[in-house]
Amino acid sequence: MKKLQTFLVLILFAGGLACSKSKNEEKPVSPPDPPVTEEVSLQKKLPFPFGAAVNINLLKNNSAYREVVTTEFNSLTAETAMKTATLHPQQNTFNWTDADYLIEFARQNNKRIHGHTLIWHQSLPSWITNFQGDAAAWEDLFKTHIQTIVSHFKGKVVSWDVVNEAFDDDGTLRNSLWLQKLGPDYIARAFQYAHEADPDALLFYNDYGHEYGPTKRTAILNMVNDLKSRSIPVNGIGLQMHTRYTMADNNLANAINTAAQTGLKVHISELDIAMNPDNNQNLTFTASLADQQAQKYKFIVKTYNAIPKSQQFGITTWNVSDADSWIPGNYNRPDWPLPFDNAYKKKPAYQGILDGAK
Ligand code: 9MR
Repeated sequence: MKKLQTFLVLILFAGGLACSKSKNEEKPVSPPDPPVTEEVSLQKKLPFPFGAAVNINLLKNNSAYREVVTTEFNSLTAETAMKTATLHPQQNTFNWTDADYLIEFARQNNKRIHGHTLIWHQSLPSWITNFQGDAAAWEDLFKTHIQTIVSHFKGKVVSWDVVNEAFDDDGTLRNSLWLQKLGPDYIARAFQYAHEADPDALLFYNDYGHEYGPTKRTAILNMVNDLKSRSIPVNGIGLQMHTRYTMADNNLANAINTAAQTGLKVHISELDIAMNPDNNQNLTFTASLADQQAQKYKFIVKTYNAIPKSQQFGITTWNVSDADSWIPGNYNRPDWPLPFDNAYKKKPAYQGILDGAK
């Protein structure tokens, strides 16, 4: 009992102390915590993977570039580092340096890597364009090329553009070296060889111009449906979508929706929106143009977001900022096709992309 009394007295005394402390000592009022601002990034805000093609030199040497790539995107494609001329410069030589750098960057930063590209009519080293051999030798070259690369990246590259740009705009097969040496069914065999080397990799047919109109895209979709019906392992269609701000929404929607009708995954794989398609050397990028570009990005994202979830492989822009885009150099004109400006600042197009997913 005595113990309890002592205990109660102590409690009262302590309470009195606490009380007098709060009355007598004017505690400085600390400023309220700043509101927790939610970090906005494309990879966080979009309901499907959002990627960029990357230039390995910029990734290594330009800190602003690396920062935007790290923060904004969760899927990466090598703009050139996984092309044939880079990876396979001589018949018995493979050069993995830059591609492996990207793989390691992706591993450290938790990015998905999409492989681009195994079979294309461009970016061929001279040992291939000059190769002399019979049909069996060409087949061996073709198979070895595909399988060495896919095996090297097995478990690291989740998906491949197995064949790129095999069609002309009139819907006929492009008269490429591959068609000439291997015959029209080389496309199917490329998919089979890639699948043998990595049965888990998702395999895409990639091309541009689905939004031009029905001619080319129908030929592509027929080819892909034919592969499916023959149980050739094709998992997806890549729509490059190097487009322009004047492209009709209807054409863009038809490109996306007809690809989705195949039931395969759809990757908008090389998105950029040119603002100077008429090659005007004196054009400036006005607020009005920036807004029209934002609307076009928004429309593409919104339309893509409406296809079935399971088919949304993602959207990839073709590089990061206007300073890095292939378009000004390729067409020798000023242009501003990407969602980040020359200083890696977000353009209205960035908000357009976010708005498209709302
Ligand atoms: O943007 C790429 C450019 O830097 C390269 O010099 C060029 C040749 O390798 O390829 C460009 O990327 C193309 C892509 O691989 C396939 N679709 C069209 C792209 C733009 O030309």
